[in-house]
Amino acid sequence: MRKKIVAGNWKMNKTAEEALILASEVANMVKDEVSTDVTVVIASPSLYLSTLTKYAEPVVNLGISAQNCHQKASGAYTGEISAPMLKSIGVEYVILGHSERRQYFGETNEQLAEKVNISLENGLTPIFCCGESLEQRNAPGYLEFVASQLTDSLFHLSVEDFGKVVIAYEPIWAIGTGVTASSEQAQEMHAFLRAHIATKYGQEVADNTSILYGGSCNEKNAPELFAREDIDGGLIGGASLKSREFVNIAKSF
Ligand code: 3PY
Repeated sequence: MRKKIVAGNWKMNKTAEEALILASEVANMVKDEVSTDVTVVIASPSLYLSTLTKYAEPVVNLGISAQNCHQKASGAYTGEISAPMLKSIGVEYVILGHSERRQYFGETNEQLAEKVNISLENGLTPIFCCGESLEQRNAPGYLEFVASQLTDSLFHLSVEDFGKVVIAYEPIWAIGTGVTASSEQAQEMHAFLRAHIATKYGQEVADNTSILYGGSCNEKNAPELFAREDIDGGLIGGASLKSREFVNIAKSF
């Protein structure tokens, strides 16, 4: 049985005080209201991760994620944060390859393959993002384009390592736009990606891979999206900045 996961990507939002309030509200609500079948993850700005791991520790189904890490373990990379550093403060997950990182920071599939490797070597669970632009969606081959992001950044992994990765499908045209993929569109892509994984790693591994949907997912559309066979949860943007709405999304299965 694959894991159901709802991860909140706070992006570059919240002051320290606001972050602590939001995280403590989420931690309390997850403990009281969310089934332990569902794993909830908070991906905060890296400044707050060390404090937030303490909030998450007592809640069995709450984990903390970084939004990125560098592909090297250490060295002269001013301003960067490494996977061993994240591990050393109790972080469990790391979002890799979000379309904003690909677009604004020029992250490539090859660089992401290295980030995936260093994350796994340090015991972090990568939440690997993939997705197509509107232009790509409107041209033939959009399913294959997204599948190729998996091939290029993940398919060098051993079966054992691949089994530790969480995938997040985030159509770029649905990120921060208020436009959500319909549940049919999301299901089509998730099923395609699962079949693509099966061609490389076999059906059992594919069936055990959690594939999350991201892109303007909120408490209204989450129930329909999460009801789809191949959608195992969500990577939530704006709606993760409000504790009540975020936890309602985690209760949408
Ligand atoms: C969004 O929903 O906008 C996201 O980018 C989630 O990562």
